[in-house]
Amino acid sequence: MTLATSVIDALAERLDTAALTGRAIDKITDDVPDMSWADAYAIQRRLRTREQARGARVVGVKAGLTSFAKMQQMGVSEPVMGYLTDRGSLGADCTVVVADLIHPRIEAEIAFRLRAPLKGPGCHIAAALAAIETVHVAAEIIDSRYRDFRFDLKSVIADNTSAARYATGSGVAMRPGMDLADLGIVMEKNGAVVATASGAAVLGHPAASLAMLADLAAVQGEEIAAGALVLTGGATEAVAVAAGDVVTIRCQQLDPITIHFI
Ligand code: OOG
Ligand code: MG
Repeated sequence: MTLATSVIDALAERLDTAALTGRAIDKITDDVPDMSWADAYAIQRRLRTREQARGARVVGVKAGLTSFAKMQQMGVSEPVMGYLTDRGSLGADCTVVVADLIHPRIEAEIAFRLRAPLKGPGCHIAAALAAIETVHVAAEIIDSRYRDFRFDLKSVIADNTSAARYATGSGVAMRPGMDLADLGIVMEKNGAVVATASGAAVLGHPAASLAMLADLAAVQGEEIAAGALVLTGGATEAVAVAAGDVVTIRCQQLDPITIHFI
C-alpha cells in the first residue's frame, strides 16, 4: 500500500510532536497496518525535512538492529537505517538531561567517519572499508517515541530508528590490517560491567553494516556522503538509564567515552 502524502505528513508530525514534547504515542502501524516499507521510509524522510526546517543539519546515517543482541531484545530480525543530525551530537565526556527524553536507553557502537562517498546497490565490504577515514567508539542514546519501547520494524523506521543522541570518541585513522571484527567492547554503568561485545557482533563485521547502509540508502535514491558520520548499530543490547547514572564505553585501541545522565 502507498499512503497519501497527507497521511505521511500527518504521521511524521505525530512522531515529531512526540519527540518534541517527550510524550509517547502508540505505534503508528496500529492506525495504518497496511503501510509499506516505502511508506515507512517516506515518513522518516518527512521527519528529516521537518528537522531541517528547524535548522538541524544532517551529518550522517545510522544502522539499527544489526546485532543478535539488539534483534533479540527488540524481537525483530532485519537491520534498518536512520539519519543523524548535528542536534543529537555529543562529545566523548558529556551530559544528557534525562527529562528531555521519554525512556532513554544506551547502547555501545562502532562509528566511522567517511573519507569518500559510498553508493549502493551491491556495495561490497571492501568498498566500505576503503571509504572509512576514522574509527570511533560511540554511544547511542536511543529513545523510542512509542509507548513502552514497543514497535514493529515499519513503525521504528518511521520513527527514525529511535535516534535521539549519540556520543563519539576521538577517532583513530583506519589502517590496513586493523581488525574491526576483533575489537572488544565493554559497557559499564555506575562502575559495573553491564554489557560486552566485539566488533563481530555487528553483522559479522562493522564494515558490513556500512555496506548494508549504502545499499539501503540506494533504495531511497540516496548515497552516503563523504565526511558522513556512520553509526553501525548497537553491538550490545541497549540498557535503560536514569538520572544519576554514569556510563562508560571502552573499546580496544579506541578512546573511551563517558556519559553522565542528569
Ligand atoms: C531501534 C534502534 C536500533 C541499534 O543500534 O540497533 C539501534 C531500537 O532498538 O529502538 O539504534
Ligand atoms: Mg543504535
